[in-house]
Amino acid sequence: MSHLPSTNSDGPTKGPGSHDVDVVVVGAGFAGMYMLHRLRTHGYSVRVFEAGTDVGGTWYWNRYPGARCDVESLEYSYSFDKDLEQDWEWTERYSSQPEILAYAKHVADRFDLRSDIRFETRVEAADFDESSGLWHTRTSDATTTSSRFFVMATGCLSSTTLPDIAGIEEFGGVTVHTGQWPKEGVDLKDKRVAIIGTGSSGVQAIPVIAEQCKDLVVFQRTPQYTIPARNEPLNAARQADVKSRYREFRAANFAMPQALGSEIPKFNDSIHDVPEDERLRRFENAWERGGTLFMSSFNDVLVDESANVYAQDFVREKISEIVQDSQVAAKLTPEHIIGCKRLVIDTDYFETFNRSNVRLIDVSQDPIHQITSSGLATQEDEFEFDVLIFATGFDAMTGSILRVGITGRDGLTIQEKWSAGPRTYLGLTVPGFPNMFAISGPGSPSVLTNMIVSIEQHVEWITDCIAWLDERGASTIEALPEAEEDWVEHVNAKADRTLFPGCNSWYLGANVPGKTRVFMPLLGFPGYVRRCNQVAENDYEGFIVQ
Ligand code: N01
Repeated sequence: MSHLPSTNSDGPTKGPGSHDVDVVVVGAGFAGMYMLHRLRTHGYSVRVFEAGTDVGGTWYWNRYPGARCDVESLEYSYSFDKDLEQDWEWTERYSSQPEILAYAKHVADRFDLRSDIRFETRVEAADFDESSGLWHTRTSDATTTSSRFFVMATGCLSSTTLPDIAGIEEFGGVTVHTGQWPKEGVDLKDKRVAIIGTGSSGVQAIPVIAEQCKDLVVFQRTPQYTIPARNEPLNAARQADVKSRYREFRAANFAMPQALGSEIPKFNDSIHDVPEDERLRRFENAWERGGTLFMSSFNDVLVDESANVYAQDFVREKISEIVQDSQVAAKLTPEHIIGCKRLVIDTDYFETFNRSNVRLIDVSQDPIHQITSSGLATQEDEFEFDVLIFATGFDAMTGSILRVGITGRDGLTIQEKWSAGPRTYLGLTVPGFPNMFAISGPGSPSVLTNMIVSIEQHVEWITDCIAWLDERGASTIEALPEAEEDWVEHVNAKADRTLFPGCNSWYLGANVPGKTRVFMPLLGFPGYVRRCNQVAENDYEGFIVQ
């Protein structure tokens, strides 16, 4: 076993036994970056491992044309440093990937984060050693790092998935996944391009690619409900106004169910209790305003199927108005529950299908049979192209955790532990895996919230927990099986009261063949925060502390 010297200047590591650093963190996206900064300010030594060459996580990897956040810029930013939030100027209502990546790099420079991040280094395995109470993390540079705590900050949508289509290796042109877009870009000018997948990534990429390329063929399996983003340059007066009251603004968003959108009108009445003209007016206002909170026009659109149908009909009507060719419009029209797959926001998505260089192929009717050296064959047709783009998504929430060989007590692996689906306590910890934390893990609100708010809440909770252990001279904290059991029931019960379990979404793992179908995120941010705080105030109830 080789040990790397600690690169941290904060002095000796804390706690029992000899170890390289107090905390190993996996991933240098927004979660890993803040985890590092927060732990350092509490005097802990930290080493972060990151597979990429720089910080940014999701925003480092997802460089596809049109990549943009679906949370407004003034909200999708760190709140932990008042000077940072005052100094940084956002330029658009929804930030583009390059701008968010520039922000992440600025944060890394500003807080000198890179000195404790080992880039181009993938974590291959992490084992808990019961005799020393330490984690041993093995990395792709053939070294092992020992630490008291092990934090997975690997993101919820990091492990890309490719469809199981025959001949996928055969294609002779350029093949690329939206979630691993090359840094140097892909030359699409005058190229014949095919894209498979119409989730958020496909819907964002398609209009931009259609403008750049010669011809675009879109292979769609499930049509998508998407709401206009109405992105625009950020109004300077609006930015100055929010900055003048940023604490209040953040606090108001923190109290929202999705930790965002406190200034957007919300209604707490049933769709069944309002007359038709008012119903249409509210949907029309939400459509014109743009953004993900379209579903907040009534209180029951995501809990009552008959209420949901009104929202479906409204969007279906919009599609038929926008798309000129009625046959194309019909193919683009979804039939499933709106919102149970993640609602997408777009810029000119449906309009793009009016372009003469864009074709839509419905592979639910004519499935892809094989990828060939020059294109692909569906059962009824053949297509030739130069570039093949997979916008086919991710093994969400668990994929990036399960691909690391994590072993806890008694040789139990995380793959064994989660063989029937992910099980956690608070979405942060797993019985059998002492001193291990997952930032925005399954069973926490994570992807159903503004991720940066959820990340900050988790990072602060984990840091407080570690500091509390040290104050009382304890060395390990581990969730109890009964706490996990109750938590899993709680997460399921919340989801079962809604329409979320009703369609094949990645929230349920339904996009990955063989993955156990479990609704992974927890609904409701404020209640979750109260519960986390209560656990801490009650001396970490639900945990065994030694
Ligand atoms: O992935 P997805 P994504 N043949 O899983 C299709 C976040 N995000 O990368 O629906 C044909 O949503 C699949 O079809 P179907 C956001 O949380 C955010 O787009 O399974 N098609 C679907 O159309 C988002 O929800 C932002 O029938 C196949 C698509 O591929 C999440 O990431 C931007 C197929 C996958 O869609 C994931 O989005 C981008 C096959 N064999 C992403 N296999 C913003 O902030 C799969 N598909 C705005």
